[in-house]
Amino acid sequence: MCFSGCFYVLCRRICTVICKGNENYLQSVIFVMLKPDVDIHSRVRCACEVFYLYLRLKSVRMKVAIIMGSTSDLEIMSQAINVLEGLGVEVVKRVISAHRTPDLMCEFAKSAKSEGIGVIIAGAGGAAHVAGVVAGMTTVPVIGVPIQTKALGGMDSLLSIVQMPAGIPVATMAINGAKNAGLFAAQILALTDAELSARLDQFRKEQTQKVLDAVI
Ligand code: RP5
Repeated sequence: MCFSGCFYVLCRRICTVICKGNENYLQSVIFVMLKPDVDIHSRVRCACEVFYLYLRLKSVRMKVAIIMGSTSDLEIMSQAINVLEGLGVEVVKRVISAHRTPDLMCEFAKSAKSEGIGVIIAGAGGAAHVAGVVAGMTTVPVIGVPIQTKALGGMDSLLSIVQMPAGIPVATMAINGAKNAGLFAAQILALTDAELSARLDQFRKEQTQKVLDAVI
């Protein structure tokens, strides 16, 4: 293989790493730009397009959707809303029930990815199937929050959400663990958002300081 051929192969490898295998179109434009036999005009055009796409990708911020089976879940689920909004994450809030509004649930789950939702938090109590069913209809990560119930103290909700059969995962939080659900969702988004990652670090620092400053 000639020098330019080797250079091209090396550049492809580097691009694959930079684009993390996700941005197929961006990758293909970069590959065309780096091909040894491409004329200078096409190369410049591709470079402009790469720059434009890079800026667009950088500016896309993923949202978190918080869904709950009933308005009676809002008191607990607002802990997730508050923590996420405090970290500057855009939140979409909806009341969606697997048994009372099944069509709405399907519509929501199937369009979540194209709506720019990066994580779904689903809170429900009793026979709490909304998290599992939504997870079955999208590959957007789903975090389940079992809501405490009067009849069984939330054990019913917990077991309904946590015991997902293999193949469709739901990350289950503690009973009423909505705050951790919000933090967990933020940590997922922070993997590709350096500013959010810094805000999470700051949140942790302040939390630690509160414990250190505690006087009893
Ligand atoms: C579930 O039933 C909801 O998630 C809620 O936790 C529980 C009770 O709902 P309501 O009867 O209070 O509307 O679907």
